[in-house]
Amino acid sequence: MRLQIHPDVQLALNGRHPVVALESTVIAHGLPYPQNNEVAQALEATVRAHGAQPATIGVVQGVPTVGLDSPTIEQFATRDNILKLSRRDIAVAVATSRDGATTVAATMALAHAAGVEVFATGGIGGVHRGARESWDVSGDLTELSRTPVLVVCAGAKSILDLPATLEVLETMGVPVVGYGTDEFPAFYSQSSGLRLTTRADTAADVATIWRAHQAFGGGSGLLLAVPPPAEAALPHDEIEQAVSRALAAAAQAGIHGANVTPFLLSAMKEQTGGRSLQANIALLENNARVAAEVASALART
Ligand code: PSU
Ligand code: MN
Repeated sequence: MRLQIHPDVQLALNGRHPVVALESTVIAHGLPYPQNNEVAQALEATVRAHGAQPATIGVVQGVPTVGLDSPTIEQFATRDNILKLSRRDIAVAVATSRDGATTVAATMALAHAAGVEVFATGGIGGVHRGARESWDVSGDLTELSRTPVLVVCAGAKSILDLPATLEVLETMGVPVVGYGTDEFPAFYSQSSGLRLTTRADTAADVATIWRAHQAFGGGSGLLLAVPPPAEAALPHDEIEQAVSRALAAAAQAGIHGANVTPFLLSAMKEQTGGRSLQANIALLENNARVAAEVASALART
């Protein structure tokens, strides 16, 4: 079995230089074309500008790949036959030589296999609203419980049940650290009203917590929750209305399984016009910068 690591990524890992993993489901299934391609390339540039080596992760013709090149990223952004891969789906993509974009769960798995410990994304998957009936809980949470990768995100979108998502993270032994905040951010909004128990104000503080977690955390990941930039954040009321309509549309269309999250994301975009997209792009950039700073701080330890 082969894990393809881009030479630049391997060089950085060998030299203990900072590396930041990036996911590909947000490119193939989370953002519309052409913004998805522009954003994916821009995130790599942001990571580089802040002193770290980017590694966008996916499965290319059955080969798990850490460090997709620009033409491959563009293909993932444009083609409509790219699979969405959570951890359980990697094996089938490998066995059938398919192209697949990796979710937070699968990106963590491959990042860890390559030796990359910091990963920037937009929002993680979590417990869906109505999970009491549907049992729809993202594999991202399970992966966070078992794979030691530091995931930088803006919390989770309020299409999810955020209090339940935090409860599951607590049960699974995953620390949630607010970056310059005492609250769990709600992706589009800076605040969710949900308080966190841990806060860090600098990348160096995050690095210290992460090293201690690696020693005593039992092998789980850690979530660094970064509020979206103030100028791009959207008002809570507007988001809640959009979420209600998106959930109603999903119920009416009878959407299940892996299609639920992409469907809700695209419904949210329609409901808010371009504004949710602008917020999404701004927070992805911001998280890539923070992740590069944390990876740089770790490289100094
Ligand atoms: N949340 C977002 N944008 C995204 C996703 C989540 O705001 O693009 C993607 C991520 O790749 C995440 C996945 O890991 O959706 C979760 O899918 P599911 O709920 O099917 O586990
Ligand atoms: Mn699901």
